[in-house]
Amino acid sequence: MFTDKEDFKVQFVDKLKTLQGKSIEEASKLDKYQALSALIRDVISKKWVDTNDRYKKTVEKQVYYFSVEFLIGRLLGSNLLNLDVQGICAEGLSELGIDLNELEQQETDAGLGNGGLGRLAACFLDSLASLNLPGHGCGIRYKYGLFEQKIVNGYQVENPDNWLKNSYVWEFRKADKAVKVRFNGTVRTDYSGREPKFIHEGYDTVLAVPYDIPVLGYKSDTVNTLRLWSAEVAEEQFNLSSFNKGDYNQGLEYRYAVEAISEILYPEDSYYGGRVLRLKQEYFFVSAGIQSIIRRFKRHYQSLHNLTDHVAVHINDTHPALCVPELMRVLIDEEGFGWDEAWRITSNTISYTNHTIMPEALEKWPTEIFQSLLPRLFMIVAEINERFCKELWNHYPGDWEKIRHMAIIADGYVKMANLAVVGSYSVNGVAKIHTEILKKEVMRDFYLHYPYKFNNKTNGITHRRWLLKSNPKLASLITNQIGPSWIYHPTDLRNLCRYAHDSAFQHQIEAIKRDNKVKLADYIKNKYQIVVNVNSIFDVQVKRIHAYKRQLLNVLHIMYLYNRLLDDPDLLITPRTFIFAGKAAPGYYLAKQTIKLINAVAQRVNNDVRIKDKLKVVFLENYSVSLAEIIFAAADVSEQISTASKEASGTGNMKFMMNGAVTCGTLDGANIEIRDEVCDANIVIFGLTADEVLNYYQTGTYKSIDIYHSDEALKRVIDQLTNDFLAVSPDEFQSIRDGLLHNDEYFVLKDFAAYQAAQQKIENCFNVPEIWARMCINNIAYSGKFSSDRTISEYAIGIWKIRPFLI
Ligand code: 26Q
Repeated sequence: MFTDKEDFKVQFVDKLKTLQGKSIEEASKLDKYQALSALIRDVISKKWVDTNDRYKKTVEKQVYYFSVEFLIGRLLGSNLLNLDVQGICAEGLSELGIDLNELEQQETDAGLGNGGLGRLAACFLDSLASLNLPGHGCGIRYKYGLFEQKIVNGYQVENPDNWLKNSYVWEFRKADKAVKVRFNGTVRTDYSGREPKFIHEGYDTVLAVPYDIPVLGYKSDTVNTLRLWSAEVAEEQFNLSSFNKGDYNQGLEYRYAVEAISEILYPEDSYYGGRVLRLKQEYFFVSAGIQSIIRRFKRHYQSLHNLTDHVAVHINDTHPALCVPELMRVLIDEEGFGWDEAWRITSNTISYTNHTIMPEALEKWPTEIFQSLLPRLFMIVAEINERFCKELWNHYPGDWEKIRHMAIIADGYVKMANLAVVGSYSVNGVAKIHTEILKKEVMRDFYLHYPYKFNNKTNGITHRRWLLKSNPKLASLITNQIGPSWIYHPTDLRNLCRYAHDSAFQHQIEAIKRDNKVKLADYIKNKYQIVVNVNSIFDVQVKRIHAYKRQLLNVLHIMYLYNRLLDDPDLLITPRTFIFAGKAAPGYYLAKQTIKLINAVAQRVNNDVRIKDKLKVVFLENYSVSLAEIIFAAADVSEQISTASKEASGTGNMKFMMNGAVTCGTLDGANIEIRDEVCDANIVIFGLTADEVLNYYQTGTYKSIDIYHSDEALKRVIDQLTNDFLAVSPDEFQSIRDGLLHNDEYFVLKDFAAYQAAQQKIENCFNVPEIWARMCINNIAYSGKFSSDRTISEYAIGIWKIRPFLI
């Protein structure tokens, strides 16, 4: 570690020479970024080794968080913050004529996630380490993360995300810790001994090689591990295979097939595509992770009987649900346990979080595919299913319908959510309303059967990345006003509410928001040559593009405002800049058309001189963690307008709130808890409630066409989708129009009038600066509950039973 700024400068210049063989004058920005990161990495590695030494000597319980996504974003900035060397580095570099910010921008985002679920996993790792909790991530080292999005002629175009192109400084390949994962083949049962033995034969071996990324706690000595597995050809398999038979091409094909497992992240969220490669990915990292946990455990303890006392395995949604049969397999086949004991251990070690109630997102694998890819696991799942169904039969004799519904294998499928619930001791939802819907609707039968398993853990976000790091000016204003305690105890932000009416403080808050808006406006101008008015309302909707999130409701409302201005160019309306960002799954036609529609509306609105720049619409391409960091800090209005009951929680809503934006939202997901914290005066809520939505689904009484015929202004907007209003062919948006008129599944038309009124209310509040500043301050003040430190403490105490571990 460097002792001071001068020492840092010497070491940095030295690193440039030893790593790149270059002097400062010769080095590029990338060279400098890499040298700085390598220097920081050296510091981290030492602390990491120390933490691991401490972990080796302890019997403290540790948690392993299994997730198919970890959307960690850039690490240099957050590592500097956590090591508390940001100041020294920024000043030292500046004296060398280097801008630290520019170096930070050289880092590629690790975009190993689609959205909320992956980012939640990353926030959780940050909180675990910062709270000195022994907890590690286990996932896949995708060679390509979520695709890079370009907008061409208004359409989304996907390009590969080659995030590893410059070599990645934060990872450590641990070839000696590789494990073997077996696919395909057959299982023979050997009855010669006292207990039958199951012998897996004729399988294909894939080598799982771990790449470890250190996860630092904020100003703490704890450095946990994110272990990402990469698929490689196992030499033994390679030698046995076609190469020896002289078939070079077949050998290469085999290599491709193996490497394909960790090649790419599937770009769908909220939708299960049913592809075999996805199942391979899931088993690959689950098996590697479980094997490495057991290997490590056996080095420290004689017996696996007490695994539960020392290890918790958490599965982030159902994607890692194969942890259940895989742990059973290891305990029974490799460690010689009987079924009952193996089941006791497994089902007391694994806990599960559900992230969605959307039926199209529920994973189910055809039994033939499952059985042929994972023959031994299938036997185990079948046995779990049989025992579970017997238990159900005893409880509910004759209720075939219920049993079929709850069975793990039914109708030719293996149902992963059912497997996850049966095989774990805890099942949680991610916001109060979501957990209630799980209990009352989606998992009702399971809740009635295992009421004690169900619990809620409302999501959170790390206030370190999403405030301290990404909005440094706001963070220091807060610290000046109420002291630094909020950094360790984010609920202390509440002390700010005393200043909600303080005009001097209000002005400071306004000035910072303005600065952040200028920064975003500059970005927009440089990248898109669009000039936006920083005095306008920055009204932001950034998230995955999906029908249930209702970007369409937002666009229709923009068209409505535009029409009003066309009718009366002198209409007094507060200028607004509507900002969108988000990716659509490449196969999701309606979502991609929504992007095209936003851009077509932008094209028309932004270039119409008659409305005198009162409205601007901007679609920012390639939404990512690093872009998000700029956007949240600059937002005035946070659009959280999903159809009530559909958004499990949302976490963007929390990031906006923490940066002082006012939510315009439905009573869905965590919006409800945000409202409970800030109270009605500081949030604008509109629309159908979840109960109303669910009731409409049950009765089938909602007809959107009636609303179309009764609301003139809305009818005009809908008609503009397919007349010559937009500069596209007339049938471009036909399917969007048809969807809205004939099957408005997400109640866009139904909520339109209420949304319009809500937006008017937002405008009225914004127009009174004292009111708006008060709302803004109260949002920051009451955002502390949504720190992932609170969430993780609840998991630690309520589910995992782990404690902070210090020397
Ligand atoms: C499943 C099978 C095959 C391929 C892909 C998938 C898949 C991938 C990603 C299914 C779902 C996801 C991601 C879901 C997700 O991000 N859900 C969000 O989780 C957040 C954290 O809890 C919540 O805040 C959001 O409300 C929820 O939508």
